[in-house]
Amino acid sequence: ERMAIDDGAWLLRGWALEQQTQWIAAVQQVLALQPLRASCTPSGKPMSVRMSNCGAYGWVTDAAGYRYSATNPDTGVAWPAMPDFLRDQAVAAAAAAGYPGYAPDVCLVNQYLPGARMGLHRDADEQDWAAPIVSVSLGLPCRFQWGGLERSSPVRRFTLLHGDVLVWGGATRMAYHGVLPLQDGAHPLLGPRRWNLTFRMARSHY
Ligand code: MD3
Ligand code: FE
Repeated sequence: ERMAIDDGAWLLRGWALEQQTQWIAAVQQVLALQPLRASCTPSGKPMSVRMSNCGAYGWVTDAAGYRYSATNPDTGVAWPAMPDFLRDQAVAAAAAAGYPGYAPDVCLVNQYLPGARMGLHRDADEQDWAAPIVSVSLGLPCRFQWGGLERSSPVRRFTLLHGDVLVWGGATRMAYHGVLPLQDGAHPLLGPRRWNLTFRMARSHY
């Protein structure tokens, strides 16, 4: 079902379950070409989440800053093309949430192992903030939190489950959000991990 969770933001609960095998295979295909990378914040703090990307651009961070790059900054190798399955699913999810004409040029793959977390932040490195973000959760559940447009806004929390798809558009596109430390556990298909796919339009216009 489609559940409004905020102004312009929709939760498509279990939307990716039916084709979970294809989702997992597509991520494995990307990770075989571009293994997960341990990254640091611009201030040099190691991040607990490991990342890879597919698409024309990837979101990266290192001593040089947060940015979009066509290549893996560790190796200079271009990110693999976004698999058609992933692009088609992201476009369909955006349309189901009321955002036709979605054209993602980035799919960031985040891997959380138990204990990994993502602090409260906004996604602001994209050129066109009118473009929604599509986020897909696979593997272990997590506690997700989001607030308002100010870092100090009160936060709300809910659990994201394997197969859930979130579409963030409208005013909520620029909300602060984060992920609490992943709890121990083992998912039947993915074991002790959570994958999050975040589709974005980094350089294209909505
Ligand atoms: C709310 N990832 O990669 S996805 C990120 O689960 C990121 O790995 C988290 O935040 C994760 O930047 C959360 C859900 C998400 C993505 C973008 C948003 C929520 C958002 C943009 C605005 C508001
Ligand atoms: Fe984010």
